Amino acid sequence: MDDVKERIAAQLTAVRERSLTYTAADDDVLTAQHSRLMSPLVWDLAHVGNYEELWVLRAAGGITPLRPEIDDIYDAFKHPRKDRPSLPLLSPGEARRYISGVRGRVFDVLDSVDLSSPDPLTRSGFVFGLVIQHEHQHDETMLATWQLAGRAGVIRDGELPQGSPDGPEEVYVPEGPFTMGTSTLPWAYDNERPAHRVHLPAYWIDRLPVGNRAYLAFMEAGGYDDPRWWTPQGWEWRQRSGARSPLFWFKDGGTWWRTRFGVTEPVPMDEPVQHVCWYEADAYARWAGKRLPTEAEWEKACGWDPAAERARRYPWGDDDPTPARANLGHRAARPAPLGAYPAGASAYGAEQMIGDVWEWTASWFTPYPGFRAFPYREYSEVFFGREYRVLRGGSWAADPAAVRTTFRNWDFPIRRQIFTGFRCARSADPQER
Ligand code: AVJ
Ligand code: FE
Repeated sequence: MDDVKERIAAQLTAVRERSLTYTAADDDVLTAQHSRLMSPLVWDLAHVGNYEELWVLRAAGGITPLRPEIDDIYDAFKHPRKDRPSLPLLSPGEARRYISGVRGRVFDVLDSVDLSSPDPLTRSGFVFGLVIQHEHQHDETMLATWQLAGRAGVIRDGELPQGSPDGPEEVYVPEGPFTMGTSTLPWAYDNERPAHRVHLPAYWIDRLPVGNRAYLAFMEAGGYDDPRWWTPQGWEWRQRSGARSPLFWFKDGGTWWRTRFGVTEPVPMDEPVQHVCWYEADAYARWAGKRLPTEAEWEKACGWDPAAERARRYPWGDDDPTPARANLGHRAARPAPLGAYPAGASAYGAEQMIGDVWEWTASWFTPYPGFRAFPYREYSEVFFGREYRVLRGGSWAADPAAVRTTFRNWDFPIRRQIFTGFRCARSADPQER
């Protein structure tokens, strides 16, 4: 096998090891519904195998379906998450056998495939990138399920660099064009394509994500009680939900605590806030006299290199993420302290844009000019519109394989169980704040 194939094989093995670790639990725990927002974990497990069967074995490999009768059960569009516990799911044992059988044949396809053929499904290993990223995304979803379940011991709490938030509050991005999206990154999803020029007026963007200390100041200033800071839909959500703090926070004995994977601890004030919905992020920004960055503003501040006039794959350049540059890949079960990654700064000086927490942007999830669905409409296209807000940057629970400057994630503006925070921006021209 050549180098590229060996790298693909290693990535397939690494992601599967993680999926199996996150589903190493008793059968009743894996088949239970821990939250109506999430699938039973055993659904995610078999679904990643079924996805591999559909795309690598059948579509790319031309292999006869192994278990066509289960396609329907693992089709995310046929059954909303809340209904999945009542489906005739494979048992955990059957699911493990099924996905490992699929995986064996995936390696056969990898062995025989020509990665330089013009077929866009296999060229540069696209279809393998598709299933690797897909499984990583489901692993992050599984962690959100475990967090909602309050389960301890699922994920190790490794060491992260220390940091200090000291430094400028905002960085300046001068007016000008940049290239948004990509036409060249081989594993980029359809929604990141094609590269296109976007001209932005000058703006300021927070150097760091909003931290728990700043967010608590918003809470203590009565932010949750003041409709001035909220959009009408946001205020409606605030009243309906009764929310008064980020999800998983509670106050006791004059101290704010949070539960994180079954463990209760004082809220660490120097960490980026996480588990806030879009409405909370938007209200905070208005209270702070700012606004959320648009997706284009976020991407330019993250990846544009104005001196070289080109987009970087990551804020610091094109080299792969390292533990000194970003908190990615489940190294610890939390975001790192603010200021922990000066080595990960972007050309404009923005920090922690990649890793730690997904960041809400002001933008709806819409197609770029020239978008073409590939390889299927249900990955991105059916979600376009004014229903989902774009999230950028990846969290501590995202894997480097599925994070880059151009990577787009999206969710409903009410969602808080995901590992999500935000940073603020403001227009440099006071006329158009
Ligand atoms: C991009 C995270 C919104 O989880 O619904 C997983 C990713 N797509 N399986 C999701 C995805 C198909 C997707 N998000
Ligand atoms: Fe999926």
